[in-house]
Amino acid sequence: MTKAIITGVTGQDGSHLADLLLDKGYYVIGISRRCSTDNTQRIKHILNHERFKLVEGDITDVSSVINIFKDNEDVDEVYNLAAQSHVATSFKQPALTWDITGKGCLNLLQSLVDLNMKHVKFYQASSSEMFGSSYDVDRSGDKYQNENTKFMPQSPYAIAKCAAHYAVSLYRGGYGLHASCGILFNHEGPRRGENFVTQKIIKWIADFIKWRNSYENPILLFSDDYISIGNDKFPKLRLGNLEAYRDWGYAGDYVEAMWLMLQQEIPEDYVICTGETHTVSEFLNIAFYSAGITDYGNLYVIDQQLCRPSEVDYLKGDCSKAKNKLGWQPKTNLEGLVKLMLDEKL
Ligand code: NDP
Ligand code: GDR
Repeated sequence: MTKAIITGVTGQDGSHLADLLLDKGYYVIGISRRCSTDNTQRIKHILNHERFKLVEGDITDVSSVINIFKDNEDVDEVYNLAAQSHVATSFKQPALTWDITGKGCLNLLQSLVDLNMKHVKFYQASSSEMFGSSYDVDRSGDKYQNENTKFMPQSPYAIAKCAAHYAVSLYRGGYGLHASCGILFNHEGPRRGENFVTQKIIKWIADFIKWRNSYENPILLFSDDYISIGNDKFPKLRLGNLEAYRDWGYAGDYVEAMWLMLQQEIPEDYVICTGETHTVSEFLNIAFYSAGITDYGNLYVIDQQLCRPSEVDYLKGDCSKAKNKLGWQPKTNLEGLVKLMLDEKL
């Protein structure tokens, strides 16, 4: 039976990947760090699965990594999905982000080498955020990023991801590890954390609709920060920069690409994306319209505090390599993604 270790199993992608590997007949070990509150919401449905085991560990603590590897020397694949993954938070906690998102990956790679577990296939969750302000231009003048686009990171998170990305490249070349990086563009879904912009918008719309529908004939009044029905107040949706472009896909599609990368004979890095890009403002529009709200100008406010010290303005991927070599392609478009997320919340 193929055995895999997933770091970050309690996160959005980790939970989807665990589902996928269990479906494929794997034995899956998920690493989860100690938390004062329950962090297993996304994996509740597999906690009692006979081929799933949750073990406590933290990738910043190298002895915890070594002990988990020693206990599982027969592991075939390691997927490193653990990270402090919120870009805005990385400006407030840069050192922590570095320790988890950057050095954590190094801890895993070096442990595999030190324990002579170089047969293990390794996946690293790299990010389109590493491109930062960089792009290439195609013949028709369209901007895009692919595996050959240079990195120009614009956040502590992106710098840490670049360090991890280069570490994978070093351990692949220097020690012969079967290690691959998936350079994934933004991907979302019903399991997305509530402080990422897509889920924040979807959740607000669902909560607002429930609130409004709790009145028989609601008459809405608006002030700067609130929407009111009689004396009842509902806070407006607060957002930062709406002008940035993102290439949004569905997380459920993207974990398949992670798995495919580790099934290749030769380890390589791959861009995973949809190839379509939209502004946050366009996402907002699609989300409100999909929920049946066409007049939403009074429902949200721009809060400068939510704007970042440095922004990534434009992301649009080109995943031709993944299409050609992995036979992978996205199955869900933006409207489908919004529908998936709204259906879950409404
Ligand atoms: P999440 O933020 O949902 O999940 C991150 C996971 O990492 C959580 O399980 C978290 O645990 C865990 N974690 C954090 N710190 C540690 C630590 N010190 N030791 C062990 N585990 C830790 O991220 P996603 O699922 O969205 O993303 C998965 C990976 O892919 C991340 O590395 C992210 O940076 C990267 N990525 C994500 C993209 C996206 O659009 N989603 C795009 C490109 C890359 P806990 O539950 O306890 O917080
Ligand atoms: P991102 O995702 O930074 O691209 O990183 P996020 O959803 O946080 O931001 C996307 C864009 O929306 C703008 N924005 C807001 N963002 C948040 N979170 N909250 C707001 O209120 C808000 N208002 C506007 C942001 O400025 C940005 O332009 C995600 C993460 O999953 C990373 O881990 C991953 O590596 C990258 O995607 C690819």
